[in-house]
Amino acid sequence: MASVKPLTNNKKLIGWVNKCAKLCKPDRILWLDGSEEEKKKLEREAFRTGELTRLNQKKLPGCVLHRTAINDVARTENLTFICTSKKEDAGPTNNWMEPAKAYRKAGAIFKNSMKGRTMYVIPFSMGPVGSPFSKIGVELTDSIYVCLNMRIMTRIGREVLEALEENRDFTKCLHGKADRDINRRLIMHFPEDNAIWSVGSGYGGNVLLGKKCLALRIASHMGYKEGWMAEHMLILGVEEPNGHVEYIAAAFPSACGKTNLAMLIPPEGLVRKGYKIWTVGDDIAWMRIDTDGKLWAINPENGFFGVAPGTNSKSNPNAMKTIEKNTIFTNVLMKPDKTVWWEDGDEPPPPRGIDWKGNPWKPGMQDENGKPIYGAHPNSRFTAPAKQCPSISFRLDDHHGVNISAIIFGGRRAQLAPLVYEAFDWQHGVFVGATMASERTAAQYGKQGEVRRDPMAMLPFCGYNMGNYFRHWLKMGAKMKKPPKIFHVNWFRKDEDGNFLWPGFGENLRIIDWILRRCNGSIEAAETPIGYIPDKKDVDLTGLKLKPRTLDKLLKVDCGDWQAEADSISEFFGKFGKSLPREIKRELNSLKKRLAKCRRKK
Ligand code: GTP
Ligand code: SPV
Ligand code: MN
Repeated sequence: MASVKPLTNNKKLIGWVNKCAKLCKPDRILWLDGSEEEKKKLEREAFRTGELTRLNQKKLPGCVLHRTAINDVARTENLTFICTSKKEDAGPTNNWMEPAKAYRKAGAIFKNSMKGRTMYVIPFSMGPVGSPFSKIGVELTDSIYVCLNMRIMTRIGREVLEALEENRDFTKCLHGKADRDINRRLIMHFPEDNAIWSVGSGYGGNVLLGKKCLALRIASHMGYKEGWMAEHMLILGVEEPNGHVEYIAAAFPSACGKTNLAMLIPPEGLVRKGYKIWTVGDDIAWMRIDTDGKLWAINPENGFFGVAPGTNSKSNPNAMKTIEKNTIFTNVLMKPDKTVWWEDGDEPPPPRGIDWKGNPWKPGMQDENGKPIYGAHPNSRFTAPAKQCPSISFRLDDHHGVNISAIIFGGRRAQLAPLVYEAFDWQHGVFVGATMASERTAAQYGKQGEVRRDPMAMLPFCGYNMGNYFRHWLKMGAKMKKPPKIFHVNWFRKDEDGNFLWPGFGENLRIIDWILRRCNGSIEAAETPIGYIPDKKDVDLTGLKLKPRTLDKLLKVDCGDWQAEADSISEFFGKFGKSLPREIKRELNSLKKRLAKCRRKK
């Protein structure tokens, strides 16, 4: 192995890097300093090997394309494990493996897997470098794609090493592509060791270890121990004409609209209200209670890893501007002029191109089963610096974060869940979050469209027993002087013909507007067995052509359907046994009583 010059004197760090190198046997170790020259060098190397393709530099300056292996296009939840000494600490919703066995199994795949390759050392900070709420990690990887993504998604390099004093703990993240065989792929989390081992994948959430692995699975466990929360939430600021900004955090499952909501542009009809939206984060929020008894949040990330298909100048103009330069595109279609295209983007399909698999593509192509062949994979993504977003909040770099006034939960449900409802109080809100459900999307392997329970959008990301996670939420609420109000939204309700009832995207501001007015106490709402819903007159529909009957359908709460839902919730809770907090069980019983009463009335 070539002699290495570590950029640090931190003995613990150097010792760990050497240990991992002994296992993986790279030809070379390279410590990343985060500089521009280093980025250029890495890109050149990746162009040479074909790991990256340089795109049209006139039209897309600084942009590159990457295609993953065909069997490696989304997170693999079935290969993701929480490795704690006791099985019950991982809980009923996680895959569990005993740590020693996990190290052994993954170790066997890592062994010698970097021969002929370079091992890159990426020191990174989740959260602004130096903020007391930030956490430091170091990722070792043999993938330049990972290095370049981490460079955008986190703060990396020299300044992070400087912040990592001798005694400070850091998350030890080891990633290796190995041969990207799905049968030799494992994503292992060791919360007790503050370590992550990911091997055999090259896809986003599996390998950008600062993101889901550290900032959610490991961090949620830290938050549980230390009294704070790591959540799968966007953070947005709504500025009122008087300059006052209210901040909202919202948890939707993967590919259910976080990036879109975080970058919202007010629709024509609401312009007179003078709202301006500021994007603080689009995927992850770390929240804690400050000495003022309020909830404060930071976005630990520094970039966006967003879904490409469906992103266009109408649905998300801010995202389109964000990705004009310095962006890594993954699994999209490449046009002959080396620009990019995806389904439901701005342009009609090009007459020809190279699809996400690297094959020649034409519109209308079908596979052997008659299904359309997509140009871009449904889970194709862009990685872009947060600073390039026109609506980015200057609070992104604020060491203290922002004060959260409301929390929104939401799912993708064709039926049942109304456009919006408000929980009666914090405890009921925790129940609403704990019973969230959503249709599965392309962001994870599994049957698409199937409705599954996804509490707080954290089912795949909670790094400990979810029963304790609910308990932690209850405790946090009890500790706050005035906890944020909790809401539930569903932008995805459909009519009998399968069309969305609600226009969504920018129009969602109409619901945010209602939520804010509920928070400042300026309007009343109608009580239903599941929570408060808007009086129709309070949903500002100025400039929107929506039939009054449609709003009725959107807000409808059918007590019979909800009784069936309550039964399905009972079944889900059955999994938790004793770990389910009493308060949550009580909330379910109260809901059932309210629903029975509602049925009797009819
Ligand atoms: P992850 O990055 O996987 O966590 O996803 P996300 O929650 O950030 O989802 P994103 O905003 O990228 O949206 C995913 C898909 O939902 C895209 O195809 C969007 O076009 C679509 N979408 C977002 N908001 C709306 C909405 O209000 N209505 C409808 N109908 N579709 C939406
Ligand atoms: C998600 O699936 O929730 C994502 C994309 O944000 S990934 O980083 O792959 O997890
Ligand atoms: Mn996400």
